[in-house]
Amino acid sequence: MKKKYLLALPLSLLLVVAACSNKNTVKGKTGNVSAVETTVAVPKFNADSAYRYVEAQTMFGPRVPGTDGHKACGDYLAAKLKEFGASVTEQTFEAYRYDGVKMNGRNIIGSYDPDNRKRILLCAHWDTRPWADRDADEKNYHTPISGANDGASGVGVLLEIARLLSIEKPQVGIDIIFFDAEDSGTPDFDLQNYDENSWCLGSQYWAANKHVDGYNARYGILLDMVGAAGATFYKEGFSMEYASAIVNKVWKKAMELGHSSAFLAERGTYLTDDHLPVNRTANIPCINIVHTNSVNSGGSFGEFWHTVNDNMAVIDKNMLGIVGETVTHVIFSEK
Ligand code: AHN
Ligand code: ZN
Repeated sequence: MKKKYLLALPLSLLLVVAACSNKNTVKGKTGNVSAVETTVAVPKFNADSAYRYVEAQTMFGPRVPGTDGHKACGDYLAAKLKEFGASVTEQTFEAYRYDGVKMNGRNIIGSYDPDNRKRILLCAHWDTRPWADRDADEKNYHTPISGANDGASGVGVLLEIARLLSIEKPQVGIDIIFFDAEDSGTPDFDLQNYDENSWCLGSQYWAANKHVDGYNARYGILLDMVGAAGATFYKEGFSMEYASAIVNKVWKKAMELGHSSAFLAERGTYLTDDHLPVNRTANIPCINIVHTNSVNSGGSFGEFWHTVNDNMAVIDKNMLGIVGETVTHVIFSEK
């Protein structure tokens, strides 16, 4: 009998020690220890790294569909997602520009934990505008833009998040989608031929032809023009119409992280952007984190928007860090 007690005591001690050292056990809502839920450390978003990914894209030159720079940058993006451990799917599609020019588009999708049914979608457009049609100098209207902010900034932030996902796994699966052919919408110099559907061709295609049959996600976050110094993000109209709970969740997280000077608690204008097909056609609530001016001052974009000045000089790595850290914390908070 004595022998049994001697054995039982260390065993029970061992169990107590094991239970105490299990940092992953958290209390459920009722205060009882519920099913074991794991808490995951939030990895540190590296703004220098994001900045390099933005710069790397601009080094290919303008990423206008059909050009060599576009092809080379697409190959680079797919290779980076693979390097960072994503399962990469590419969608090629044909679409017609407002003026009837045929475009060959390419959506690039990196999936993490593809069998997880709890999913979050992160997206940005990777193509750049063929025209600087908002430039102060008319001679530049037909010059393709560098698109450091309009295109590369959102993709750069998402590539850095992809790098983090290769190191740390959140409790949800993540799909990163780089949409093509967002920015060939009717130029200002040809407004008599304006076609609202000429924007967002890649997201229109994806929403109607998702890369996985029956694909769904809890919600999506679109990043558009997130790299300029002093950027301001308002609660965009369609985001509030279709996904106000997600807007408020993201803005709350930004506030907690001390980023309330960029993420403003104020409504913004309604914007035609890649989140619209995701909301309307794919029926996935999707918000747009997009740099605009306030509604009162017209609600337009930064002064470099669709000009030859949208280059690396407007990119502030601190702003990439503000957005990247916020989105990283949001996805690593999901259970
Ligand atoms: C319109 O100007 C209609 N939509 C803006 C979408 C966009 C263009 N985002 C970046 N470039
Ligand atoms: Zn644009």
